[in-house]
Amino acid sequence: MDLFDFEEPVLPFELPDGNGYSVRWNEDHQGHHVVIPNGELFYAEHYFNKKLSDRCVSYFQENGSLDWRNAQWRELSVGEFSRIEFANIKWKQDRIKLYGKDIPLPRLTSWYGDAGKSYTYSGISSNPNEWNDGLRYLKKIEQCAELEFNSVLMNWYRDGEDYINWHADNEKELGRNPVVASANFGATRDFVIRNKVDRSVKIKMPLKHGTLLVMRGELQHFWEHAVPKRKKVMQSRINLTFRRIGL
Ligand SMILES: O=C(O)CCC(=O)C(=O)O
Repeated sequence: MDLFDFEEPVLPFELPDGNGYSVRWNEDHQGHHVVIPNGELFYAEHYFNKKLSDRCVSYFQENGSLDWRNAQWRELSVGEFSRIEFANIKWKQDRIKLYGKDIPLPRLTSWYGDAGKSYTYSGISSNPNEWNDGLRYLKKIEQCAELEFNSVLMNWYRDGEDYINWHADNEKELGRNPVVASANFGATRDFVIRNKVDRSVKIKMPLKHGTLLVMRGELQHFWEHAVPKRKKVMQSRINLTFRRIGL
């Protein structure tokens, strides 16, 4: 057998028909570089190995009150949740205005970053918590994204009832053509992007335990994304989007 005769992995999701789409396997970073009209993605299905990914799931949920493996997070009121002391991550549940109503955000969040790198999204402003060892370790994905990040937004989807609505990461603090790197742990969820002009043009990709997705180029200006509800998903998923705020 020829030493270089190996099959490159197939991209595990479909791209729309039409011009402007291409896929290339990146052997160095073990993922697919996907070019789409007005945007670029890097998708590495198994970027983090299982041992590290499993450790992240426990690291993010360990606390002094409940056995995180069996905890019924959804059953807790906002007040009960706020009294749990997590060992490593300062989780919170914000409130948002939706159709005139003030409701709890349908996921838990936390914001970490360099001092002064505060961030406002959906009307919620967050001052950064200080980097800890675990997040500093994960920040090494910078090598793959070829950019130094100075902050990370963490989203904890307790089960398939939690979701994030259509939006783009286009806040002015992120600058033009921001690079956003998304690390994923726990339950697999669909991440869907759709074209802002023709909303019927969509790409649905599974973000799995250990998947890394990097979005770059003009993507945030021409496409928006969402993680829709998936009622059959019973397990938690934790997503980290590393970002660069300011210069
Ligand atoms: O959970 C995800 O994969 C997406 C998170 C996201 O879109 C965001 O934090 O802006």
